[in-house]
Amino acid sequence: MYMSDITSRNDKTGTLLLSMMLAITAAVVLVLGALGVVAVAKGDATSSSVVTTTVHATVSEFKIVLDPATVPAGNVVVEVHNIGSVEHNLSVKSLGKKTPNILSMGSATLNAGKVDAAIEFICDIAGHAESGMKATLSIGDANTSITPTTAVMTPAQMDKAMEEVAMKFPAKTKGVGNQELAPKVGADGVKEFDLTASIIDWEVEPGVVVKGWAYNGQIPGPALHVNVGDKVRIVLKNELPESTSMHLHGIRVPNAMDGVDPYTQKPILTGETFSYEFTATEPAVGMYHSHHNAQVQVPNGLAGALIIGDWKTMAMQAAGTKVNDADGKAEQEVMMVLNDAGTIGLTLNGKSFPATSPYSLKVGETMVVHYFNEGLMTHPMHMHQPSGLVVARDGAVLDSPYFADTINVAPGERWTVVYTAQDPGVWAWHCHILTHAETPMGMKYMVTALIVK
Ligand SMILES: [Cu+2]
Repeated sequence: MYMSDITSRNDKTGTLLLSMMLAITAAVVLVLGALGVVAVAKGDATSSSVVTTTVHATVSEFKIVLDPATVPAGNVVVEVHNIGSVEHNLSVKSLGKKTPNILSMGSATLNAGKVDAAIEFICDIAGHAESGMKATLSIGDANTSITPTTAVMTPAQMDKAMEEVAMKFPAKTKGVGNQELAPKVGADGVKEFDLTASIIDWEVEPGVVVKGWAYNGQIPGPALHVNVGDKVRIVLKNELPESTSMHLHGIRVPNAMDGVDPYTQKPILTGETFSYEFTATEPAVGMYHSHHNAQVQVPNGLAGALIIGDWKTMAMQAAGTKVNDADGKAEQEVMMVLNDAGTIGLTLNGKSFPATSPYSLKVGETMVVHYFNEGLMTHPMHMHQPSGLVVARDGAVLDSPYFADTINVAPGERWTVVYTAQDPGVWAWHCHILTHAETPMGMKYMVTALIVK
């Protein structure tokens, strides 16, 4: 019903995808370049406030090119792109900060924090700095040093990098989140779901493995689906190195099951187990997630979807005659969990492009998508086509569903959207905060595609 519905693309859609991706990325790079100039210029005009400047560092054998090489005093975020053919990293010894080793054609972000004096970057892989991988970021009038991104890479190099990433989609990685978990049904008729929280190795994108905090070894945690009237028990075992608790977000439960330690329960200590029990009294598009050190535990991966009721049917009833589905029935129900922080970072269902999963529909077919924002930022989720019919917010069906091609999903929110395929093609589907979707090395992070046949 979820990932299992995905069909692989054929050669024709691959070619379509590539040409579309290249067109989008070229346009977006132009926009990003313009935005960068505006941001820096603005920072100069208001020297009393702390400005944040993004620097692009391109690393290769054996040099580091900074763009710009001079920035105003303030916060500095460095987007590092490895256009070499071997692994490199970017390290600032004076700040004690460095990126992980970055594979060829990979990217990473280094948050340097507040910088008010020149800093030196090196690649600290043995021998690389000595071979020339050093660069100094100066502090001063940034206006004199603004150069377009294309000065770092030739247009041909940029096109090649973008094509290589685009052609990897959908890239295979280890681990799939959101797998539906079938409940155990005991003699008492209670639907029981057993969850274990632990730290695992999680492959966010090809070759990039992080320490993910997972329920049942997957990020997001398994999708849980029950019906109105069901008695539910979620048994959570804590195998994390610290305490945890679990909140049932958007689900009507008795107060003692709300998961907010120390008010409604004691924290679940390492090695301990806690049972969350409730009766599903009303339909819901809910989430389960940590409510203990949550600003770390949730972005690191401790979150999942909990659905009460038959939302394929409810969403189509709400849509009524507004959508033109061939048989009046939704073919798919898709969980899309958004994240943007912690060890997992900017991801759709725990994966960054090109490791995100594509979705597939035939003309006249419908998918019901639930967006869940478990991150720290709002994400305007944009489907190129078809336009989405928004039918529910936070599990409450709207009196007047409305069409939107870009849907702002704020932290904690869930939006339920009906997409009925109208025109064939490969349609990009991504967060429209462009730094959540694009880099000079091609598309990345919160990007996937809907393939309509
Ligand atoms: Cu975003």
